[in-house]
Amino acid sequence: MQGKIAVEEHFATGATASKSVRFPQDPYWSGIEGKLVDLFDRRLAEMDASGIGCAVLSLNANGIQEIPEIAKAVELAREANNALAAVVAKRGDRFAALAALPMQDAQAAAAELERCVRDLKFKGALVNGFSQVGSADSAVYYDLPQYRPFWAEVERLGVPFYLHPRYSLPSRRQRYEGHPWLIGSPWDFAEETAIHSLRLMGCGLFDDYPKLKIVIGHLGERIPFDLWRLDHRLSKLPGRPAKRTMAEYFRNNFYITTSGNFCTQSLIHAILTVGADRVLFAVDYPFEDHAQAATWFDAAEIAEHDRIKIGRDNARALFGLD
Ligand code: GRE
Ligand code: ZN
Repeated sequence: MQGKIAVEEHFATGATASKSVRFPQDPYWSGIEGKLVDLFDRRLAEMDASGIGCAVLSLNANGIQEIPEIAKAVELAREANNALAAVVAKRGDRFAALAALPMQDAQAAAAELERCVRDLKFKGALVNGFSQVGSADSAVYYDLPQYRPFWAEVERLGVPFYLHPRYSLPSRRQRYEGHPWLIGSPWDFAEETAIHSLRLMGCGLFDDYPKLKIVIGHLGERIPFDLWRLDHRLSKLPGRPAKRTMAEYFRNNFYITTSGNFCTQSLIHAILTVGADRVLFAVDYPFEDHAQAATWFDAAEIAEHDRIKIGRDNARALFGLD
């Protein structure tokens, strides 16, 4: 399929480029930094070769979320967003932007989102999970009461909020003891992002702000597979603030992307769970290959009219792209 839009595509500034690299000596990781900072050469050539017309760009993880000093987080988010705006200004035909946000301060995050949407024409925000606030060993999640005014602003602006994975804190990884290979993208990323999504659903956020649009990647961070059981067990074990079932919030307030999860069975399950209007194509470049993602998606056994929606039209509608 030509003219695909890919919606979880990462870049880095000089300040953040090394942050996503876990094992610099390893061949997989050694190429990542260069690909994160390259925007116009290799990236555009690969997009051309894979039928990707537009990439919706976001700062690499953990990005702003791992900066405990509030003032520094605010400043770096602003710098990263300005750098991204300059990229989109050069190639608005190929790129759109999602804002990095200093969630360490809910008010500052709302103000930066408003600036990015109003002045820089960004299409939404991408946030890398919880924020470390004040000290490195802290994890602040956005279901907490101090974020309600932030969510009110997101709803008012009408833009999507992409909840992206991040590395969990070393002090909170007892369950991986002796098995460090599970940390990060192989398993822990989805676990972390799923829990955060469930916290947002369970706290009643979407009762108060029913128009919020949350995007999650990796074909739903494992939530679709367990959604029935989640509501099944919750129906027997009451005690959460939210008014509706988790499935209702998931179908009304969430969108799912294919980033880094090129499995047709899981794609079909995602479509069956939230509907073909709420699934979007994404690669997760440079952690994944454009060609592998596109070759899989173009041939996946789904209806052609769903391929057009998932590959292009849903992203156009959700992010307001031309
Ligand atoms: C990401 O999307 O941010 C990411 C990483 C590290 C490995 C895989 C991955 O930061 O998708
Ligand atoms: Zn990603």
